[in-house]
Amino acid sequence: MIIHNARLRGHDGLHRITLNGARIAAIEAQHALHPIAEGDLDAAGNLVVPPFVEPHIHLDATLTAGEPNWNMSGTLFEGIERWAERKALVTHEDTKTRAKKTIDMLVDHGIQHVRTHVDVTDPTLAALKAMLEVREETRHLIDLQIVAFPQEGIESYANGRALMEQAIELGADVVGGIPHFENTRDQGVSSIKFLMDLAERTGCLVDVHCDETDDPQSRFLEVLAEEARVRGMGARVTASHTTAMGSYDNAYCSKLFRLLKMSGISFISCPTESIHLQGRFDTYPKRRGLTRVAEIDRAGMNVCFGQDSIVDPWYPLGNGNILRILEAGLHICHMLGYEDLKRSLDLITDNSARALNLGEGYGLEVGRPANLLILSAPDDYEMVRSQGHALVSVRHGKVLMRRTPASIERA
Ligand code: 17E
Ligand code: FE2
Repeated sequence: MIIHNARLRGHDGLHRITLNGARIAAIEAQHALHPIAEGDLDAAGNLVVPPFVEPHIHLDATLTAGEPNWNMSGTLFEGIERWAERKALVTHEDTKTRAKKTIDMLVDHGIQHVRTHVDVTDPTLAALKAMLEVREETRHLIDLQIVAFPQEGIESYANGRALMEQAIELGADVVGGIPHFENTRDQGVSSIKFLMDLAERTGCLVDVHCDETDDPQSRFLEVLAEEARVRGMGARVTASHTTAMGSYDNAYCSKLFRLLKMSGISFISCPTESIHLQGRFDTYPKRRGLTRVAEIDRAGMNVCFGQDSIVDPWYPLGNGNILRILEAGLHICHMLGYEDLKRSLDLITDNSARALNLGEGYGLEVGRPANLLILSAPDDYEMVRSQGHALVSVRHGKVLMRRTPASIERA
């Protein structure tokens, strides 16, 4: 298969991309628009990019909002309580059905790489066992990483440490954590030492829900970063949310950034989720409740955007479209300047791939997997401005999804 008339990010002019089976065989400059042969694809001068990445979602909790009760306060903490009620009703089949429905929504929006957190604070590990099957059964659609996520704590939950170890033994790819939710500060710190030991011992990646609160005293990020630095594991460690950083004072943050840079860890922000869940204990002025995305990016560190939730106890909306998250995030994070807009797709493609350690399994380069998207606009800025879409998703060298844009008729 050949994709003609493709515009590539960071390159002038049009290109022709040749796929050979499941690999990219050639990428060549083209001198004029090219007629399209049967079976080939026409990018029509629009962008061709590697697939969108969903770096942070909870596929075990998706599509459960209101079951049995709605989150009335809109706080993270009520979300955790409402989820505990729904978790008691979780079954193997229920988890698989909801996760697969959600994966279809992600695929329809051009996502082919997903990292999902799965709650392992359940003595039966029912959701984890279901998601391990989903990971195998959806390989034709996405590459899925599973995080062993201790929603109710590692130290604060009965047998929390053993459940984390079991989850990794059963086949989870990534070690998670939630230090700001542990009962005490000391437990938060010891949970991070425990999870970093577990990751180091097993070779797993790390992705911690870290300081997901407006509490400026929540300072577990420095602990995670220092553990990553000392162990030389930064490239394999991600801090998700870190919303407390939006409330840290600038003097502390300035010192913290030095450590963060030395550590080499990545960051994931979920802007729609955080603008909804945080700021809930404020009247006015009301905090945005996000981490310092623009500042992290400008300091040369790796940061990307995720959806977090689709219709669950924490967030009632969502449709799988990561471009919606990008648009909201650029607004909320004061990133609508030209320099940010013209490379904004980094936040849902290359930066996310780096956080997920996708390495040579990702990117438009000869020899890499034949996974790519044809978008509806010629550059990042126009893609965001026009609220564009992924029009074609190619996976393993074959068309996986085609979207027909809405058409408008006027008198
Ligand atoms: N659990 C959590 O601790 N934080 C979140 N944002 C979600 C689940 C969605
Ligand atoms: Fe999350």
